[in-house]
Amino acid sequence: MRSEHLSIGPAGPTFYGQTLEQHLLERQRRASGATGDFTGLFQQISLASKIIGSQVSKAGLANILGLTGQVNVQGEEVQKLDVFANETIVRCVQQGGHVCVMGSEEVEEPIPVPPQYPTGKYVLQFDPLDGSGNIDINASIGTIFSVHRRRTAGSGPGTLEDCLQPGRDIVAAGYVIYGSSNMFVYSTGDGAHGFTLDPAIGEYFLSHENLKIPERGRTYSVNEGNYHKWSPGVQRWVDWVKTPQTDRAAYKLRYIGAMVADFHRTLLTGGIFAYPPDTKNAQGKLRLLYEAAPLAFVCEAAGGAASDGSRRILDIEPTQLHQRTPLYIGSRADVEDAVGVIAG
Ligand code: AHM
Ligand code: MG
Repeated sequence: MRSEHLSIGPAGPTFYGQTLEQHLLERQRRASGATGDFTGLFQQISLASKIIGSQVSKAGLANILGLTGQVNVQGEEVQKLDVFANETIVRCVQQGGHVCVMGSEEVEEPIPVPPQYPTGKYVLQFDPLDGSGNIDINASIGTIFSVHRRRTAGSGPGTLEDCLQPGRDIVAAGYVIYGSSNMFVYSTGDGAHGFTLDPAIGEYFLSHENLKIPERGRTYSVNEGNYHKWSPGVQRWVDWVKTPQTDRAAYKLRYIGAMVADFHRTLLTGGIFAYPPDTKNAQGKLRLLYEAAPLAFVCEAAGGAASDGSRRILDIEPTQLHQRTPLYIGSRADVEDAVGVIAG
């Protein structure tokens, strides 16, 4: 699956393949009536992700500075990384003139475009640093995003109504994983593509073209410490999945606790990631608009499925910016099994 363009052999200089920007420009040329707005928005998201990724890789150092009470060169105190990530995306994107409003996990209300910048036709929603509890243990974390077209009339500032759109109306979604390498994975609905950052050059290069999730995997990914808080149906599914059956071995458990990382593994190797409802969180923990729906969009584009236990995630009509949803996402057969066994 990894493109030959990125293989680094002993023979000397390596020719690099398509960059993320070149990939987008090629699609833009093929799309009739494309204005370049979409490519422009992606350039800003990509830039923000490189800035965030660079800071994430220095998080250990930042902590040391934080512990000594030092301030950075601008005289500001060292910021929490998820707040920094949020501001980085907002600052990069708002200047581009491609969005009319944004929504972020870090901000209670929709984020308007400041009046000094032009507004555009897109709506960007994001979780700037998902799984940020993993920063301190040097484990993978990520950024998740989705793009819709505005649905309110006019060309002025967008509103909450523009944010409250179902996943099936997403025009593009993706995530960036800050891991052993940094990867940018996105879909516009026709296939999902992964790009790996070469930090020496500062560019994402196509490394995983047309990703296909296996029809069925051998791994389940769920916080099993919540077992006692689950419904009998969810308990039944987890008991079933980890028990050998006549036609298969027991599934292996893998849980990093950062959804981007757990989802990325699931996308590449198959299986299922789940965050079911429990007695504490009746709708699960994860947020529909900027966590579940964008990953569901990518997953379906790669041939997988995503459900809340009874509905396709992409068909849920949101009513609140920060609403939560149960999530079962991954290989099509594994998601169908989960939904079936939970329902009894
Ligand atoms: P966050 O957006 O505050 O980082 O929370 C979301 C994260 C997901 O990345 C992850 O799947 C989940 O929370 C883990 O939750 P738990 O610790 O309850 O298993
Ligand atoms: Mg999150």
